[in-house]
Amino acid sequence: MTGKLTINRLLALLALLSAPFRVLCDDDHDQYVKREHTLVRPFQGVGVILPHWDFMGNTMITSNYIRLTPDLQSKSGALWNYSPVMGRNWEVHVGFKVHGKGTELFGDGFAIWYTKERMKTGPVFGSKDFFSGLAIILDTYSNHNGPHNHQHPYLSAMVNNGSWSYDHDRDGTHTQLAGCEVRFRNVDYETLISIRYENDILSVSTDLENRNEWKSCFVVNNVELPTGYYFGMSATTGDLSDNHDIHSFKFFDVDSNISHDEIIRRTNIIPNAKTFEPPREHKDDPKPGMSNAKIFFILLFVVVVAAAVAIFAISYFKDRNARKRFY
Ligand SMILES: [Ca+2]
Repeated sequence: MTGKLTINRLLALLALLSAPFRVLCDDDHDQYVKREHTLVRPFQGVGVILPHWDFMGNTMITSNYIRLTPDLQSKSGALWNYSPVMGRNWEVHVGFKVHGKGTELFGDGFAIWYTKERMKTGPVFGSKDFFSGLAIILDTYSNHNGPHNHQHPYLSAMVNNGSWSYDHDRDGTHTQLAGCEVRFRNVDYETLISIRYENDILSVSTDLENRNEWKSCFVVNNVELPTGYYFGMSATTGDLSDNHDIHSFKFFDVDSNISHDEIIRRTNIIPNAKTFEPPREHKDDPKPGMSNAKIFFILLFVVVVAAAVAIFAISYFKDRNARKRFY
């Protein structure tokens, strides 16, 4: 184990220990807020021009929120920052609300992106598949209730070098770094997510209960993301729908003593995560075959029959030998 790994693990442990009770303290951070990556109310000034951000698709801007999709079928919208992030360490807080008429059926969710390309539509919550960078996915609809044992909404992270596909049929479980179950839908207050990327440690926390404190969702070590990528948010609806609203996006620069050369050097990094689950082929569900219990009982039956035959054989030969001896 290298010294660097040990320090990373220590930092991750510290982050994990402190994260569940970390109090939201935007005010402390205000001096580090970078306006070129930030989006705060009121959104509607003169016309519908958002400083530093572009929007596309069905996105609708109001003064209080930006609606990526309305609660209607087959809608898709996105919002992209147009300044590349030239910081090595950062934290973003996204205020959002996902709500709609559906009580049992609703979807599909939204994603927060840090990617090489921007403004590219596609099948992954309204954005491009085979992306290069990081996706934080807030998936409200469970496409797949099979082997993955979690409920939806589900929050997960995926790091991609451009060569892997997000598999909706498996809710991305084949390529996710980590994830947690979350409850954010149809609540009266604004819900928040925090994504912190510092010294190659990705920590995702949420405030979904209006408690003004962060609860850790996951911490992943050894995640390498380049500088110079773009933030975005996108959402989509299909047969099922929801309003996917963004209330705020705040970027905090947490760099300390990072040289300009280091920032430039990191533009060449290819996104990767050491603890990444190896990508697997998409496979259809196996046909219902023999369960383990069935196999066990068949084996048990075979063993019992074999034992019975053996006992019978032993007693038969014993009997015959005994007869031989005495008669
Ligand atoms: Ca899904």
